[in-house]
Amino acid sequence: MIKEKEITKLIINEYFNSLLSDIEIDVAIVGAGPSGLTAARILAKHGKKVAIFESRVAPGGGMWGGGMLYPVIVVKQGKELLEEVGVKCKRVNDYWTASAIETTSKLISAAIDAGARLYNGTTVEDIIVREGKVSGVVINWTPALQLGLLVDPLSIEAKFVIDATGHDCYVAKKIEKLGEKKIEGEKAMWAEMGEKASVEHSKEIYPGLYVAGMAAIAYAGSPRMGPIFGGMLLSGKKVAEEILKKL
Ligand code: 48H
Repeated sequence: MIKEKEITKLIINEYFNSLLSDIEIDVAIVGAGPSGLTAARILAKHGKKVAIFESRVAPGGGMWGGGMLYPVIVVKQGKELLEEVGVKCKRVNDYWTASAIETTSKLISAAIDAGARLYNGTTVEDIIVREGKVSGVVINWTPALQLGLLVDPLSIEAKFVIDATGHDCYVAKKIEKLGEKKIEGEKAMWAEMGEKASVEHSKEIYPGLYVAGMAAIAYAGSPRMGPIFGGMLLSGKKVAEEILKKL
């Protein structure tokens, strides 16, 4: 016999226990796009307690649509990070192509398999800054924010926070408000420069806060690169490795 109340109890218990155990974590990753998912997988694989907070219901960020909804991605660097999660890459001249749908779904499932916890429908609306260090994130239900409901958030303590929010660099903008730096935003497309810059500028921008992926591009004021994704993957790897040295 299937009982409605049992289904409800199972869902509430599972979610409640997961969130309760993630109130204090090693790394909070904001945004489940390719850079955040890659960072999460690597950190979790090394036994770190990692949670990803994603404002949308479906994780994956801007990768599902490939280029202009042709669901194919291109990489020139970082192909090994696709193969590590089992993506089939096809060599075409100096580039590699892969299905955007296969890539996105495998990055998500590999991060989860490695032990990262993913909270979808959950927006990071603020950060905790204590004694000059980012010490966690402030979360709220995305629908509550979208509806403009007056609902106070909850907070998660984290030793490190990664801003992997993409073009908006939402978390880095909180640092801008502390008067740290003027954020110029991403510049016009120049794929080669953008690919290089996405890795170069993925780093700690304030004690405890790292930027990765397009957030690093926007924070640094570098050119965008269009639908070539190797820099995003390598950027996630770079910040994960830098954080691993400190944990
Ligand atoms: C929780 C949030 C919040 C928030 C946003 O955009 P993404 O795919 O991010 P990246 O940087 O890993 O990858 C960028 C890539 O997809 C891309 O757009 C490229 C390469 N563009 C090049 C070009 O020239 O256009 O994912 C970011 C994720 C999204 O899923 C957002 O919903 C989520 O972050 N997010 N989640 N709290 N405050 N803000």
